[in-house]
Amino acid sequence: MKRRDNAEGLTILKLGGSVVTEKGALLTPNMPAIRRLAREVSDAGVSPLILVHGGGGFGHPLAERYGIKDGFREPQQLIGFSKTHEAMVSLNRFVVEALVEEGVPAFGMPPSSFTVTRGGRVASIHDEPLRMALSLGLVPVLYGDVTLDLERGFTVLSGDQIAALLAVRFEAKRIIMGVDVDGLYTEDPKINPSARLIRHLTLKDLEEVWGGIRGSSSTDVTGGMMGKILELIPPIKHGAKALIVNALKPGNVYSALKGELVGTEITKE
Ligand code: IP8
Repeated sequence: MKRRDNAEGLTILKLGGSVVTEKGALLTPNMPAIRRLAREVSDAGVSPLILVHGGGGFGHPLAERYGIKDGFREPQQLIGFSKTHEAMVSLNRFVVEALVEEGVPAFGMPPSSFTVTRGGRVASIHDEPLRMALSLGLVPVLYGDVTLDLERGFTVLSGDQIAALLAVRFEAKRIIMGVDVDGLYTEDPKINPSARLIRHLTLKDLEEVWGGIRGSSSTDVTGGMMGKILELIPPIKHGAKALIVNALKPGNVYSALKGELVGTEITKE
């Protein structure tokens, strides 16, 4: 990896579960996408960088089967907690190995080992290992994970939440969300073909398009997108630039890391 210290500060790149795993398949990594993205990250050479990935067909089906998100009810769920975490560890290994193969000094770090949640939101985070890894020039690779929860016993912590939280805590300058759609649209493009892709918007503009996003009937896509936008608001308020890009299209993540405008950019003003 050609390292290029980014004078603009920390970049956080979140790769969605729908990007790093095969849609609709169980425990199947999308290896061509993972390898290509590892190459793009390596070629861009951005430092400091934190990578976060989602769960897709690894974390979500197991978390759902054992009711992990809603918390502890019965001992039979414990094996489900273990299985969900193990699935995420193995997905993380695919991502980290691909990055290392491309010369990126990636370091897989399980959020469950340094984070505690309360009612599904991060209550405390021991960020010292992360800070130290970053200052050495390592690339921490985190993921959506199970966590121990002060109210629920355990729950699921999304990669979006951890990415946004770290963006605020480490005053990231950029948070890039790599997803499987081209960005944010004026309306749901699956319902209204005249929907337009939004290139840039401010938090104030966001309130105006909010109705369009919320009004969509496609809960699958919009649920994910709504959740993402909600998480992105605090880092944007703190001055981070957010970018929503289609990471399934080759070159997009490279361009975004290089500072080009791809997809939808959201800024404070
Ligand atoms: O895909 C969820 O992470 P996400 C991870 O970022 C698990 O929401 C364990 C389901």
